[in-house]
Amino acid sequence: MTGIWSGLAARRITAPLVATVLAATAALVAPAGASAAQGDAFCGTDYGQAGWSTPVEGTIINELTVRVLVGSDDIRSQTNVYAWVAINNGSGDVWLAENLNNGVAYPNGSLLQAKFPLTGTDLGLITIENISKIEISYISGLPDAFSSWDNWNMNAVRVLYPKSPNLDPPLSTAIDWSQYDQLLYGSGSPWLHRFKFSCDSEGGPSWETFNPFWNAI
Ligand SMILES: [Ca+2]
Repeated sequence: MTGIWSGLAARRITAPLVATVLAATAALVAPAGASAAQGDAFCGTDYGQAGWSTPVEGTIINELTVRVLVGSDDIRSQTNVYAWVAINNGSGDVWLAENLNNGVAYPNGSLLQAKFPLTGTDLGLITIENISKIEISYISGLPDAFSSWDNWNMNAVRVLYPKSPNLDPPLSTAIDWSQYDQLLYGSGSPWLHRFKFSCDSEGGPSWETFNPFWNAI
């Protein structure tokens, strides 16, 4: 599974391909509720919701910055965490995926952040209001045959975009608000979302939020 997923990182993925791959991977990271209205989709108990900021319409985006605050259950080594972004310019959602941690461990309370490139997608110019959905999902690492599936807690998530396509702000703990606008932020306690291998009353393998400001134009 890991091999399939590492190959998907940062590539354009059409919905049918996603469905095919997901079928082959036990639907671990299915973009949930693809036809649903705005709101959040997940299974388990979430203690918060994403709040989307009014987009600065017309801002051309070449990249996003995704920041995830890990809670009191860590991301284990060999576990891969993905961000998914659905771009919809009026012809339906096109999902793009990016591996945020490349299998690197993130301990309790750490900040996982990564750039999500949006160039070279053959979608043409993407403006911020074309983003229809954001999803975070993961594939558990399984270092050996005796390992249990890795669970982890997301206490907060933030997605930022440069104010101009000419900007490429360096990743830093402190947010440089002179270069960034915010797309969304959500947090919760004891977690916003708890990632688990399969859905139960506590959590599940994916978390998705729908952009109430989505606009195809
Ligand atoms: Ca863990």
